[in-house]
Amino acid sequence: MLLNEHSAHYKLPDLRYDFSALEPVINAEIMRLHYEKHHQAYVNNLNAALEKYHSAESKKDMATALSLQESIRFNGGGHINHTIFWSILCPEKEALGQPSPKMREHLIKDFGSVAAFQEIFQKKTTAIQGSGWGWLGYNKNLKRLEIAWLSNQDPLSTKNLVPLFGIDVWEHAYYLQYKNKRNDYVQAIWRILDWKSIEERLINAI
Ligand code: MN3
Repeated sequence: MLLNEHSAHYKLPDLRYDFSALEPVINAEIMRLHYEKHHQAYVNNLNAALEKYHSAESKKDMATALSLQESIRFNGGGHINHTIFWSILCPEKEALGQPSPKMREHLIKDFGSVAAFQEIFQKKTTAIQGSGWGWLGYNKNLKRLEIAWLSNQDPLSTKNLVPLFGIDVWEHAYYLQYKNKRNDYVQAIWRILDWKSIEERLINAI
């Protein structure tokens, strides 16, 4: 993402669907809070941290600039991750329900079968300790798909992978609806993955 110094403001991306459009998998209350409160907070905190960063930088105050890096990483990661998350979900009636043919080909090549991929992804994403994300990414050097599990809001680019899709397993993403049953949430979200946009991401990555 590029930052224009004169308008140093990131913004919430537009949603392609209504808050209720992902029901019954994710209810409208979660969607509204997640987007309007949580994602908005990452955006606000990112903009605030960047403003301080640029001000410190312009005064050659490296110590202050460095002290802001953690906040930039956390909130910038939160903004990147959620922007991807909204874009790889779609209403169930528009979803393919299973990987597109091209995605299927790649999943079989790199994991043996779609079921094998799904099983390991599901199991380890459910098992993330505390807050984090499970990701399917593309490794440009090895020319293959890889799964990765990251804590907090660390973006997948920190692992040198191109993100294809990610599942947010912070409690704010599911607790109001699924309570402690994170596994049910991770399983259900498969039904609203937008495999067409995931495949587009793969084509762009390759
Ligand atoms: Mn979240």
